[in-house]
Amino acid sequence: MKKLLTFLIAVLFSTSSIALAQINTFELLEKIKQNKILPKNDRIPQQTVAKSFSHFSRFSTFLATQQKKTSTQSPAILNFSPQSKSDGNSLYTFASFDIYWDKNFITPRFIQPKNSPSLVGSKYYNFALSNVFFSFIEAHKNIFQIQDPKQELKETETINTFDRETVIRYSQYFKGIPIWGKEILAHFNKTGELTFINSNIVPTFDENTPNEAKISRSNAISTALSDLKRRTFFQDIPTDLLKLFSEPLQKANLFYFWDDPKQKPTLVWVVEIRPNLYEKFRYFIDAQTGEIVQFYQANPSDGPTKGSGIDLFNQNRTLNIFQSQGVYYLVDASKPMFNNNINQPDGVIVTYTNNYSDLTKTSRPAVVSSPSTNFNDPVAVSLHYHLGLVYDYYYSKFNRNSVDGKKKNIVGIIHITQNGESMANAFWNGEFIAVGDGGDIFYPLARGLDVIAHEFTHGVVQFTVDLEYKFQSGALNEGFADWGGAMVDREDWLIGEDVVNPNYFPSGTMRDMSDPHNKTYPGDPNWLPAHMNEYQDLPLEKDNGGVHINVGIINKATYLIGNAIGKDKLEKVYYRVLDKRYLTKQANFVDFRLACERSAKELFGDNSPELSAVKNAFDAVGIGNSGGSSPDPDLPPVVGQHFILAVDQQLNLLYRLNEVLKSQSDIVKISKQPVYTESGSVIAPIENGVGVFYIDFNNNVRYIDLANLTDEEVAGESIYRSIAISGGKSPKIAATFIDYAPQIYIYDIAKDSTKVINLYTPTTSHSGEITEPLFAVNLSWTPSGKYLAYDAINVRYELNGDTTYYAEVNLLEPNSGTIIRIIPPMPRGIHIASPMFSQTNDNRIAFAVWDEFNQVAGLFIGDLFSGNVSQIVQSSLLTDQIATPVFSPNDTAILFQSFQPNLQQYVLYKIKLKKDKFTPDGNPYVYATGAGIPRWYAVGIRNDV
Ligand SMILES: [Ca+2]
Ligand SMILES: [Ca+2]
Ligand SMILES: [Zn+2]
Repeated sequence: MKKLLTFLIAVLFSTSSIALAQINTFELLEKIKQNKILPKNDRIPQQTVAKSFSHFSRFSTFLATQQKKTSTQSPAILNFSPQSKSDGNSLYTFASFDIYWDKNFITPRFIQPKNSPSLVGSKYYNFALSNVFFSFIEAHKNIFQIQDPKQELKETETINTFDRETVIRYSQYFKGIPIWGKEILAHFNKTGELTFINSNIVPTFDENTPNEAKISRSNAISTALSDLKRRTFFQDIPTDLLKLFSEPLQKANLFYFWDDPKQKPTLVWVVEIRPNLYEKFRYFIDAQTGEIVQFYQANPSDGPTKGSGIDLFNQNRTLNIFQSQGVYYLVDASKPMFNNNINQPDGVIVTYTNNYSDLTKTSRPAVVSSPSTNFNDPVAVSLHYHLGLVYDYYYSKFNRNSVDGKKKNIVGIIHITQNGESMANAFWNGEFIAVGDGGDIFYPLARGLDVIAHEFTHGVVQFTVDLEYKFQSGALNEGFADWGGAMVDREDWLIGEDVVNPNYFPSGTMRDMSDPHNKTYPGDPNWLPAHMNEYQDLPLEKDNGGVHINVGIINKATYLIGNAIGKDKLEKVYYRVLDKRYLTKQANFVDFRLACERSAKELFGDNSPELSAVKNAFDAVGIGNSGGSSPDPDLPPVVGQHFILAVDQQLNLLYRLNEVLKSQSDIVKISKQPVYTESGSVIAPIENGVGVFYIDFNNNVRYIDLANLTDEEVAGESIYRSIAISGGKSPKIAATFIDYAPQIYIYDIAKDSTKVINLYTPTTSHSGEITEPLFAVNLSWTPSGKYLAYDAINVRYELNGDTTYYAEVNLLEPNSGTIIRIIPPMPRGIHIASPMFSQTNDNRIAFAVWDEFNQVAGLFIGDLFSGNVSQIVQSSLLTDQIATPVFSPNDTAILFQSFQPNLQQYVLYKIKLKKDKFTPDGNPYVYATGAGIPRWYAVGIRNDV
């Protein structure tokens, strides 16, 4: 075989001393640096492009192949993270940890090591934990997009978990002002290693972001107050209860607020007001303009309705009570949290009554008392009994001592009216649990052990992961509360079955975690979504963004896990997430999945059925990296004889080669003209293999009929640099031109319509650093034609005045012109180019990497569904740059081009892929030498309608 190849090289692809003509993106980058290519000032006019494109319309009939299913999934960001090694040797390793990215800000939400127990190794043993943390952040500033970590991240909480590990919460700041909700949680094991990070941060702001308030604190508070007076009722809070509050009833502090990368960060006053005992409102007031940016009710509140009261269970309960001067009180001093001081009892459970009145300044909530040990108020008995059970649950299962884990008194209040009418709900207001007497719709809520456990668990959430009570983090807060309800009231998965009047709840329960639809249909108030495809995308004004609605999806996942592994194991997984702070305050559903996976993995092992149960449950409700339950299946490949197209390096002519090279007849010269070679996207075979377009050395497009081998000019203008043609019923052409503009043109052949898309950097730039794309080089359509991948050379104007250049790969959605980042920002000197989609799936994409400083090359396949990346070629095997990977028509192998400097030769290597079409099967081997710019196609059709 080797002998034959040598023969072929001698005959056809003979090496010579003439200048090499093929230039890949990395080489273009070098030319740019040496000022050898200057983008022209004159753009090619759009009319010229449109006129030139219109020549393609004559191909419209036979270009159209069968319609393919279009992917519905949005691409994930790949877990691709080159890491600078400090040992000075082969300086980069790739993908040493898994990162789940925030799609808006391209910052990490979850980082864990891939094949080792910790992110930072044991050599940091003797360092303070914060040094370990900052050494990691400093080394990966590009990943975090944080310029000055020590200034921008401040330690705000140190948490010791039940297993004696440490979590440090770092809040994000800009110029000394905290950024609302943005934080990093750093997790350390007992030996002080950083085991993983979960975070919710934004890139460092632009230097010019205002940092002084024009609006005063008192003005901000009055703005909030006057708005709030129109929305809810204000009441004076009884002095007895006021003592319970650890914070003032009104406060305002400066924060930055930044939730949307398309907007700028805003300096705001965050004003918190408790207008009454039930609610705590949070206002974000623009500190420059005084405008209300956002507001919401921030307490967990479980939906008040109106009515009047009825009976409880008719059961006799043993109660823990307290005697003082001949009177008995519903004060439970029997728990391990009790301070053992009968004169000043602390660490107790207390049941108050408000004596069927509104909670006003004149009302006197009193501890429920009795002249004897017998208590004859069934509501009080139920609440007191249930509060004790809930305390016991958390203490016996998790050694959690009260709601805050620090012996906080547990206070419940019954017999509360609102405007004189019985209150028909229960709530946790941040300090105590208030439990209404119900009405027509509800029985007294103290009747429901799960209701009391639900409210108590809101408190546990507040003192652990403190999930913000809006949108997905709010629905997670509700999800934990329902989990608490189903763990303490352990015999069923129903929530509120003991407190609802069945006339109003035909299913007999408020919520059913096993069936969030609750035997109703969409539109019914008792219907909740059970899967992400039923997710209700609601504004903040509607139930705080659907916290009591989308909880259905979380509840279903909770139920599925519990059903698979049992409640004993489920509670361990969930409580660990809370106690070990595996969620940030603004965590979303995917964060929750990752947190539960980590928790289950630590408890039960990497390959445990428990971990699989967690994954399966989240899959089943559609919570995954891409929001879909499973990746799109592969398209059937084009079936027919396979051929390879390649360009020889001496004359730059186009050849058609058989897959296996045995003799001279396996190689056929097919082009009349030399091929233009300053791009890897100059050869565009039609999906069904009937013909191929190529750009010739004059930058014209020509067409070769691959059956008859005729070669004719297509487009009348000598302007083309790159071209790619999609498959599908309505094929589109993407092209770039010799003006080196930061633009890609899309031409719809059937409609004869042309569209120009202006390229941009798909992230916010920060700290005054400016990057912009100069021009795109290689183009590759997904097999469905939904997205176009491209590599572009970009300029970066550094803060020190330098200008540097880099290559990166992005996706383009041609209908909207949106640029989508699929690879996170890379460190200086790491370049990514030559994107090429697989031929059977929109999710798999190959790309080449060049480490400029260390002269290391690599070839990878990324999976845009899972975010996983697979290294296809070990950089040590090749001595130089890798370019133009192409998949075989059935994705069983990849062909790519490299360059051997000592031989001054281009080489085409082949490497097989395993059945997953993702991991390499063996090492690359030489397919041909003296050739480059391969394409691989089959003559046939795709049976995929
Ligand atoms: Ca029950
Ligand atoms: Ca229940
Ligand atoms: Zn709730």
